[in-house]
Amino acid sequence: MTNSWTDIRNTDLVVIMGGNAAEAHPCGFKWVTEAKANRGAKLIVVDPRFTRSASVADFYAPIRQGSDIAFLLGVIKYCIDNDKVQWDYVKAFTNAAYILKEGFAYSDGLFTGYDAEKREYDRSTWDYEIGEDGYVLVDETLQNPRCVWNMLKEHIAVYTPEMVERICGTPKDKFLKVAEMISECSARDKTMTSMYALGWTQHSKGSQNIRSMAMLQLILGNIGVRGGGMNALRGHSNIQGLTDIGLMSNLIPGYLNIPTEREVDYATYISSRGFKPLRPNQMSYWQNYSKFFVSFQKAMWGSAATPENDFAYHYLPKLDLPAYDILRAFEMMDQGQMHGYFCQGFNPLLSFPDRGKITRSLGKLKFLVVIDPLETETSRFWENHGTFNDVDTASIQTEVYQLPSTCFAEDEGALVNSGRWLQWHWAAQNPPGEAKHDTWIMAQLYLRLKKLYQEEGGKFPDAILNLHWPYADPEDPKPDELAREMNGYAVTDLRDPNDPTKVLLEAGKQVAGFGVLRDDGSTACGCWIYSGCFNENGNNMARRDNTDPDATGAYPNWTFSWPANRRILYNRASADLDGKAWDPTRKLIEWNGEKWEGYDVPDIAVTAKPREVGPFIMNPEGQSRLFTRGMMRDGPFPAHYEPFESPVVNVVAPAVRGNPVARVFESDRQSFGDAEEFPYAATSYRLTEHFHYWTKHVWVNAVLQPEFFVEISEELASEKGIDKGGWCRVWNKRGSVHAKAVVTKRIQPLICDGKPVHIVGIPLHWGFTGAAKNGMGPNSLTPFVGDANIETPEFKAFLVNIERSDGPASA
Ligand SMILES: Nc1nc2c(c(=O)[nH]1)N[C@H]1C(S)=C(S)[C@@H](COP(=O)(O)OP(=O)(O)OC[C@H]3O[C@@H](n4cnc5c(=O)[nH]c(N)nc54)[C@H](O)[C@@H]3O)O[C@H]1N2
Ligand SMILES: Nc1nc2c(c(=O)[nH]1)N[C@H]1C(S)=C(S)[C@@H](COP(=O)(O)OP(=O)(O)OC[C@H]3O[C@@H](n4cnc5c(=O)[nH]c(N)nc54)[C@H](O)[C@@H]3O)O[C@H]1N2
Ligand SMILES: [Mo]
Repeated sequence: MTNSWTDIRNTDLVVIMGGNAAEAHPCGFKWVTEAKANRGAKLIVVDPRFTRSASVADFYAPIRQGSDIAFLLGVIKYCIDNDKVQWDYVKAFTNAAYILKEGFAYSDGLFTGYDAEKREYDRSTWDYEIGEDGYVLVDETLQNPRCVWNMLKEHIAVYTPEMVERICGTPKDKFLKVAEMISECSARDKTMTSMYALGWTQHSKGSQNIRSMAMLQLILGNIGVRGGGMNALRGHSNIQGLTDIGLMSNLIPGYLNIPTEREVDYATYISSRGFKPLRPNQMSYWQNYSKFFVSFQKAMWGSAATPENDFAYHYLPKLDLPAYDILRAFEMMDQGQMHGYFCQGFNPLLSFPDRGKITRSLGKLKFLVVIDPLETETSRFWENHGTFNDVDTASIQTEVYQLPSTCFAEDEGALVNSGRWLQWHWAAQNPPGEAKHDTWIMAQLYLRLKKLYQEEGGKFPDAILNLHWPYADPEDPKPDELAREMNGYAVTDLRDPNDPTKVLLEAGKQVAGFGVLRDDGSTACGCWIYSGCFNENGNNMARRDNTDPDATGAYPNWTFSWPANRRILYNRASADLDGKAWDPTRKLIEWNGEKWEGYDVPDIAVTAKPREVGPFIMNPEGQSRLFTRGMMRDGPFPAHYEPFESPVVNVVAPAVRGNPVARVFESDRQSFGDAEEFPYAATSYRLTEHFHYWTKHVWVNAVLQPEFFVEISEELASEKGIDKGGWCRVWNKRGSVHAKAVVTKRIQPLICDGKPVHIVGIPLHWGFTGAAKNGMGPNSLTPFVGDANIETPEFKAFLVNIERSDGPASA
């Protein structure tokens, strides 16, 4: 989230599109209720299904899954055509005026530079025109036909209300009503918040769905302000923390990057991370990259990371591919290139796409380690459960180890919520039976590996032998020790650069925040964005002071919000060019003539003059981007593409149907289907009563939602002779599932490109372990296709067929 959960109460309009917060985030949803009750805020829901969120909305509009870009670009076009633009914001705070390089163009669904063989773009033309002074050329009058604003207008011209209806199936009058309500938020004193989750991410162009809304929010002047923002509603209680601390194959904690194979040494690596400002006077905060990186290396390898050995840069793995995401991991297993798999807090047999492929791949492993408090389907993938897991056990040779771990209520530590708050919690229970903390398990693995390397040697033992392991009990590192390491500390005395006789912080003391980190090896910090969470004031994540001066929703002394306890990112943009709040009733920070002050920690230097330094400090532009240069693999502007499996053609670019850069493996192509054979548009989703595949182990939850079902419209049910509560079979080339039919008015057929499109909704909570009835879930059917930028699987849009059935043989 750019903002926080509690800030949602400051909004005038909530748009839930690409998520179902009332169902999947029922506790956080209370802030929507607050905004409605206390401010008269309105709620719009745009979803293929009439959801629990829709049931309390002021306005609901249906949409075909996978078509949101067309819808959102249509809204942007509506706002521009009707002059509903926050002009001062757009001119001052976005790159609308930047001139684009000659050579960049878009036609027939493709941007310049496409290589069909590699399914990749050469992105060299996707850039700005740079002047002789080294800065981007701009045309403040927005007259130049090659400035971002005019190129954007040209790019979105096709997305008329009629075109939106044709692609999305959203009736024109409903689309126009949504567009009109949204456009009102271009006023200085009106804000809108975007609340989204998987309905946008789980698509082959998921990142561009989110880009589209971010662009709309910029045009309305809604980023950085109270009640505004792009608010990603995160999933597992600590999934925000997972991304923050770099548990992705291509990341280092704090969104630094794992080097690539081409970055053979530190000098090469850091040379492409200079982040030279693209406009005069800009902060371009990533210029501090080396301080965060070197401090990370010091936290990892302590005294073994020295200036002489480039702070042990050579200990880091080097990527030969952009990332080793889950799709690639299973593809590699299937190809016999990966022999062992550690599965810690994951149930891939049920949660990853194309279960047939997952089962086959797990069966090719030499060993599988499952670290989990529960008996998961993954740890039992080799067991035959009739229809529900029809495997030939005798032919599977994978050796499976189960290491029972603790669950959150038995753990101490911080969980990072969607609003970036690190909230410390304490154990409520001692672990049962043989269960051990994950940290203990990891420490044991490490110490035993180290011993093996010490005794037997190995190819490259240094990174393991020299790991900095300063914990009081090396066998069992404690949460507060790990948290202190993430905050960072002085390795040697930190002296004042202007007066070296003065010690600013003694060796061994916790740093106050990332502002004092250095790149000479004198500081260590495990995760720079968390710095400040556990400093010499103590554990700031454990703070529980809920005072909220002037009821702004900031709660500055409640836990710790990264970065630097900032509650709203880009908060300088809450004020106009002279530093006065756009909306005086929603003041956040203001310029008092000398410095920035207010309710939040300014994300700009406190003395940075308002007309000189732009609010978007992480960008070398100092401004936000309506055009993203080469930073997205599939285009600097979003464009409509169909899902990989789609019931209709791509009417804006018939030759290019799905995202031309989406992640697909050749070996999966034979399992894709088309609309002739599989005419129905399926999607998958959650229910409040269950949390994925854990709560089916609990009797109460199992009783509340006992059995797997699929949800279809009355029209489709009658066409297929399927009874309410009767059995049906849903299938495609990848698999087949039997389910009870929930026949409902909540799903209505949509008319897309002149044809009716039926939607099949499939919830995901059942398997073959636990207290609930056995069930199949959607992933026997979902395709092995990933988003072009971050490889998230396309769980939300795929094709199936459906018929009445007698139920599974073993039901
Ligand atoms: N009770 C409960 N809460 C949970 C979870 C749980 O299992 N149980 N899981 C947690 C996790 S890990 C996550 S990631 C979050 C997920 O939170 P959400 O994303 O809100 O959950 P979903 O139900 O998967 O999908 C949300 C909605 O997206 C809609 N949708 C699908 N495709 C599209 C599309 O193309 N466009 C639009 N506009 N809408 C579309 C679906 O119809 C559905 O209503 O929930 C978290 N909260
Ligand atoms: N078709 C379809 N597929 C989907 C989705 C969808 O919308 N549609 N959503 C996707 C999303 S967003 C998600 S997040 C995934 C969820 O997929 P998974 O993460 O695979 O599903 P969970 O059941 O949440 O599995 C988490 C496991 O962690 C264990 N666990 C809990 N606490 C701890 C702990 O402290 N330590 C350890 N070691 N284990 C612990 C739980 O017992 C559980 O078995 O599913 C994805 N798959
Ligand atoms: Mo998730």
